[in-house]
Amino acid sequence: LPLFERLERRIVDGELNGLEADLDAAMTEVPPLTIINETLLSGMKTVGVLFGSGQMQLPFVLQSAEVMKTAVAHLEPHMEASDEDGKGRIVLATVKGDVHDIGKNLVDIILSNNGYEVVNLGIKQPIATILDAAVDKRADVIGMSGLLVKSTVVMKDNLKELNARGVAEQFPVLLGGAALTRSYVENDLAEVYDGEVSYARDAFEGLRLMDEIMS
Ligand code: B1M
Repeated sequence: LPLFERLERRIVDGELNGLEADLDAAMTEVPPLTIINETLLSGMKTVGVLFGSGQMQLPFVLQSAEVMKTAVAHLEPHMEASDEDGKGRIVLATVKGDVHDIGKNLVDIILSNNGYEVVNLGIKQPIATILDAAVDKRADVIGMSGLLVKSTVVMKDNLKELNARGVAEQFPVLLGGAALTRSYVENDLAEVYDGEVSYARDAFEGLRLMDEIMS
C-alpha cells in the first residue's frame, strides 16, 4: 500500500510494527496535524463503523486506540507550537462513566500548543473533582468530553450541579465528543445552564471557542 493508506490501515488493523518509521516518512511530506486529521482520524472513523456494526470486537478496538495514541505521542513533539503563552487556563476531563480519551487528549495538545494552560484530569471524572480542580487551579473554563450517549445525560447533570453550587457564571463550559450534537448543546443544555456553554465539533473549534471566551 502507498504510505498514507498504509498508515490509515495501521490504525484499523491495530498494527504497531513499523508505525514510527511510516510516521517519520509521512512527516517529510505533510505536517503532523495533517497526518492526524486526514489519515489517522479517518482510520478511527472506520474502526467506529466496524465496531458499531459488529464487524470488529472490542479487544481489536482497544488495539486500534493504542496505535492511535502511540502515533499521536510520536507526532506531538514535531507539532508547531505558537509563541503565545498564558492565554488562559482550562480544566479538561472525560466525564464520569466514560473512558474515551483520544479526542480529549487531542484537545489538550491543540490548546497547549496554542497558548493555553490545560489541566487534564483524565477519564471518568465526577463533577465534584472537576469543580474542585477548577476552583483550585483558578481555571477560566471547564471542558468536558464524552463519547457515550449516556455521557450527554451526565453532562446535563453536571451543568445542573454547577448551577446548584452557584459557580455557573464563573465557569464557561466547553463540551465536545462524538455523542453530542450542536443542537443538543446549544438548545437543551444552554437552557439548563446559568452560565455560558459551547459546543466544539473538533479540537480546532475548541481552540476558536477558547479564544472567543477569553477575548
Ligand atoms: Co468505545 N464506543 N466503547 N471504545 N469507541 C464508541 C464511542 C461508540 C460510538 C462505538 C460504536 O458503537 N460505533 C460506542 C458508543 C455508543 C453509545 O453510547 N450509544 C462505544 C461503546 C459502546 C463502547 C463500550 C460501551 C463498549 C463495551 O464495553 N461494550 C466501552 C465504553 C466504556 C466506557 O466508557 N465506560 C467502549 C470502550 C472503548 C475502548 C476502550 C475500546 C476505546 C477507547 C480508548 C480510549 O479512548 N482510550 C473505544 C473507541 C476507540 C471507540 C471509537 C471506535 C473511537 C473513539 C475515538 O477515539 N475517536 C468510538 C466510535 C466513534 O466515536 N464513532 C467508540 C477519535 C477521536 C479523536 O474522536 O473522541 O470524538 P472524538 O474527539 C473528537 C471530537 O469529538 C472533539 O475533538 C476530537 C477531534 O478533534 N472532542 C472535543 C472530543 N472531546 C472534546 C472536548 C472538547 C472539544 C472537542 O472540549 C472540552
